Amino acid sequence: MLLNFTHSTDTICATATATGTAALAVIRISGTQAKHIVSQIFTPVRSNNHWIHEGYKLHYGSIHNNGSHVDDVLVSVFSAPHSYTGEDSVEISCHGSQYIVQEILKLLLTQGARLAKAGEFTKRAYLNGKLDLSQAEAVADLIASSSKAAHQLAVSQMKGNYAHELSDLRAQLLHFSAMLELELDFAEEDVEFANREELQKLAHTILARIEHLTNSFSIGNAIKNGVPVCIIGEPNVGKSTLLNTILNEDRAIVSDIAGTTRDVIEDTMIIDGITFRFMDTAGIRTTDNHVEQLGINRTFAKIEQATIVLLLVDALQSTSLIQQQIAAIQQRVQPHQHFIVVVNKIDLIPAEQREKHIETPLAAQLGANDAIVYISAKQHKNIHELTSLLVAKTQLNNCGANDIILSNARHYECLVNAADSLQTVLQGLQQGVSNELVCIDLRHALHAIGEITGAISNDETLGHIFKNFCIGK
Ligand SMILES: Nc1nc2c(ncn2[C@@H]2O[C@H](COP(=O)(O)OP(=O)(O)OP(=O)(O)O)[C@@H](O)[C@H]2O)c(=O)[nH]1
Ligand SMILES: [Mg+2]
Repeated sequence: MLLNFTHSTDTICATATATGTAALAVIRISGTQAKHIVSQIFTPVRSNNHWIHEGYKLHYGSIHNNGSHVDDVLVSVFSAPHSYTGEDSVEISCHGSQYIVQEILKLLLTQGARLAKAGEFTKRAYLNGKLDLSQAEAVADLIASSSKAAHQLAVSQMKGNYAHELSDLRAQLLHFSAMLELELDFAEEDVEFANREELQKLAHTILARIEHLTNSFSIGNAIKNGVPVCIIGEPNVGKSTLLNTILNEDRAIVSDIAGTTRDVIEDTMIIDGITFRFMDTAGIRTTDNHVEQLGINRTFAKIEQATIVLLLVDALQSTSLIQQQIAAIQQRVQPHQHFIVVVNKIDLIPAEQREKHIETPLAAQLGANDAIVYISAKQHKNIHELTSLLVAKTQLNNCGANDIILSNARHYECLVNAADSLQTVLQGLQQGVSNELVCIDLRHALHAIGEITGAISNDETLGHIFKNFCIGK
């Protein structure tokens, strides 16, 4: 059920390739007049009048403007419904000059096409039933994917993964809803069409599925936006040096003056196919300096956002001082976060001292899931050990291609709403509340699940989803 949607079928056009000079550019045209409009400006080399009916072939020819030559191009024709949008569509591959692209677009507009809005091609594909809403959203994720894991996630969502499964479960729920409504119609006759036990079983199955999906959201979100890793510690322990070493560039200022970094410096790095978002922070200490204190407050705020907290300590400090720093941060790290102690500057201490005075007492202080590594950020020692540990902690590499992972915040919200309504349905059934009330909650749950695939959608939702797309997709 598509609520209040606007489905225009006029002919739209846009460049599908990025702006800027390139060897080639692709212009897309879609809509009922697509073939006709292109036929007004394109002449194939083999002058065959039937070319616009010959789909799925490349036609070589030229684009002209009132007899003057604009460019030599390749044109491909897709006939409805066998096209990306489900409409008649044409793609023009021209040379990548911005002048040529603009000239061709102008000609298309003159012939009656209009410029497409962001995501309008994919929106039409959805409205014409070529994709469900979650698959359409995955197209945007696919285009934005910058790592192997993000690509894998988008591909799996495009295949329809959990959305199809949820659609099936929703269809079963819809059946119960219909039965309960039927009972309402026969209220005076005291008949029971909906088997309450089966309905409860189904609600439990859906709730378990939803819980599994919502639990995977933090992983999915990390794949899409990068795993947040917060580098913290006292001033001068080498946090900025570590950031620069991991990124392999001079991103942050390094100096032996305590309190060099004042604001949070963020940058991403892909390691083993996983995007990590590193945050170098202001060193934590007691200070009278107002600006430094503001930076330290930001450090504490960043710790809360991190999936992995890296506490950097200086190997030259006494073991008891290091232990105090660990204890202070352990109080702040939440159970869902990973905590790694990084002992830096090991180039400055002899190996025997490290073993006796540091390794044994520090290991005893750590929790079962905490980890410790010894590095020299300056001399690039054991950095690989640290990055391997980061990859292992995220466990993203253990996610197989077929694992279902939720990465879309809109789906997450829909699922949380569906779970709330289903819980109320279950309570209602257990407490024997009236059918009318159970039906209301059941409808809420159906609505929330339907919103994921777009079985239920409205202009506002669609507008919100497609506005984040590129023009031309
Ligand atoms: N010997 C040695 N020196 C290091 C190492 N890592 C960093 N340093 C030095 O330690 C000093 C402080 O380094 P920074 O990276 O600026 O330290 P920071 O933790 O970012 O300091 P703040 O920004 O002030 O909090 C610099 O002189 C670095 O060259 C290391 O592994 N070995
Ligand atoms: Mg710094």
